[in-house]
Amino acid sequence: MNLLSNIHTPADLKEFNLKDLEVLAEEIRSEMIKVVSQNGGHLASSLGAVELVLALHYVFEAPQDQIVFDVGHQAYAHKMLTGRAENFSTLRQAGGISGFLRREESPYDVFNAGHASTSISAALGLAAGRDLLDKKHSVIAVIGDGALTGGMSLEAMNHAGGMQKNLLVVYNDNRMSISPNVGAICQYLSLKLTTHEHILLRQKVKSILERIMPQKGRRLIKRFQLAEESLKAFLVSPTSFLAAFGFKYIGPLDGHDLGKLVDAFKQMKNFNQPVLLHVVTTKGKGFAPAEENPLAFHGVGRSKIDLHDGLPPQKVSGGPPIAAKNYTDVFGSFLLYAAEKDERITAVTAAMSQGTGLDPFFARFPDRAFDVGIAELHAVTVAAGLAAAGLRPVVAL
Ligand SMILES: Cc1ncc(C[n+]2csc(CCOP(=O)(O)OP(=O)(O)O)c2C)c(N)n1
Repeated sequence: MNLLSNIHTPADLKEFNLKDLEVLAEEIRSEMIKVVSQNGGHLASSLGAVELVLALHYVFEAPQDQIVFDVGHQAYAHKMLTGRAENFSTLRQAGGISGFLRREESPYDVFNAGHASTSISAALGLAAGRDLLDKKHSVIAVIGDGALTGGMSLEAMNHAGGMQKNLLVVYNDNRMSISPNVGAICQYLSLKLTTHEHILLRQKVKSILERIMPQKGRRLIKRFQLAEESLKAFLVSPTSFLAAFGFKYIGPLDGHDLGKLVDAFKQMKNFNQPVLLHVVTTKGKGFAPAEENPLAFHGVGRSKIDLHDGLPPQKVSGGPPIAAKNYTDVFGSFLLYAAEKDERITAVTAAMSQGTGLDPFFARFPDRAFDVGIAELHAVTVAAGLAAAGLRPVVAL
């Protein structure tokens, strides 16, 4: 931990070059894996956001500039870069570092969360407060594609776009909520050309062309990029979708490319309007078992990861009630059993099919199972509609 142990505030990063930042990213990841394997915690989301958080702290001047993290489960790198690296081993221990952001813990933790979809509202309030108090700093909300399925995020964007406040929303798109994400907006923003695989493929083609024919290759790349941009504008235009909300859209960027992130954030400092920067990341990045199975590594129980094979916690799935192991499994198994007998039984969850024990139901009765996204209010009301239609909905939140 050579570099990390010298970082006490984000100001200590300012002299680093990109190579240093890359080395630091690796140190942060190893520390995260080591501590979470002992204490448990939210591993996959935090691993995926390392470069994003590093670039934010490299470019912006926290705590004057305010970074609001949605949910707060992706912010372990933020904790390490803001004076808590030394005590990071106390994560989630009594008297130790909280697993989420806590204003009581640090001036760098701008807003407490835990429930999803609050960041844009909170950031808008901070931005409006800043303007009323005649201050000049940046306000940034970091929100996942899962949290953007929550209605409040859209209410906040609607309001922010109307107010035209200087506000940066970083949309961290890994296509996962806890389970794979759902809904039209994330599909729209993640259309083929914006996917991570596509970005990786593009990088590969670029480096091969540059290697085999340096001059001509560069010209070809430029032409390819132009063609791709027009195709993208033709096929999908997040620009116009977000313009309807009064936001300028920038992206998609590879959220693990520190150079690109740093350049983009430097540009953002000069905007004076609501901007959404779309970054594509891989949940679990840098730890192969978590990249392969981000669901199992979203929240990890204490002492459940073997650092060598990364074996995830065992999840019980389905089976008759007798095989159930805890209340969640009793519920999940019983609902499955009841649904076999009564075709009217349907299940509704708000992005928590695994945590509420509904995964076996989703597997067995996909047509009768509804994951509505992180939208509890809507879950209850859509269930009321199902009931009014004559079905027997069970809502699990
Ligand atoms: C209102 C609410 N419902 C459900 C949850 C449970 N929950 C915690 S994180 C999460 C998924 C968040 O996904 P995303 O915002 O994409 O972040 P990622 O973990 O992918 O980085 C869910 C559903 C919550 N925190 N708040």
